[in-house]
Amino acid sequence: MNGFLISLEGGEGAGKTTVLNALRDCLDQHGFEVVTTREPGGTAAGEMIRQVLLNPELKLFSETELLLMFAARAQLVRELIQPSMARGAAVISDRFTDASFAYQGGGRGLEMGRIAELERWAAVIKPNLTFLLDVSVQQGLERARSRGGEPDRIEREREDFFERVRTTYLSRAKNEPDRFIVIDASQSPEEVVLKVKEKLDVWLQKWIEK
Ligand code: Z5A
Repeated sequence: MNGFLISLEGGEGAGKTTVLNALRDCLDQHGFEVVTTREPGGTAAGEMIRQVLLNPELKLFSETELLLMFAARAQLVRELIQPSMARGAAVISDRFTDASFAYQGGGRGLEMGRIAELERWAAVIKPNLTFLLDVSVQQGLERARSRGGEPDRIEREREDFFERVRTTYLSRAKNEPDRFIVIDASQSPEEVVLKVKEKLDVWLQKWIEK
């Protein structure tokens, strides 16, 4: 495969949307075909699964939640990500498998080994580069709430759930320093975007030289 996959991760209100747009423009200027997607979702089937996952009226067991995340991901990888990478595109995904480790593993307490098995079997691929936008739980939740609207099923969780999610993300980043770039997302959107672009340029240079 000649293309690559960049994922964006972070807790609530970390600012992934702003960063995704900036990355898309940057890669486009470098001459790449850019494909953007999101998880859960990104395909017709995946978007239907997303509606089930985020519906606040449903009581889902943690195992059901995990399997639905991977069902959407299995479809997304085969339908969109792998074919795009095969023709050399730069794929950017708003969340990928690290989110399952952070939310279902860290947040819900499901066994990490099971998630790793699903990663190998259903997701198959790992991102080549992951930006972790790190912001305190309180600041992230304030931002997310300031957007207004009804919180979805997962957004209704308590703060300690989101603390465990953040801790898991940071520990994964520490364990895989070659893949993760952690960005201090407490700064202004302009500062965050500048930092991300700087890091992307360095990474792209290495990728092209490989
Ligand atoms: N999930 C899971 O549990 N397991 C999995 O495997 C996967 C996902 C793949 C997806 O819902 C949910 O599924 C998510 C994780 C779970 N649940 N939660 N909670 P989603 O896609 O709707 O939710 P999200 O990914 O968390 O999106 P978000 O809350 O919208 O976060 P964001 O995209 O990072 O935030 P944003 O929309 O870019 O910014 C939020 C607000 O803050 C907005 O008003 C911005 O203008 C503002 N903002 C952004 N950056 C800044 C800075 N730097 N300063 C000040 N204000 C800012």
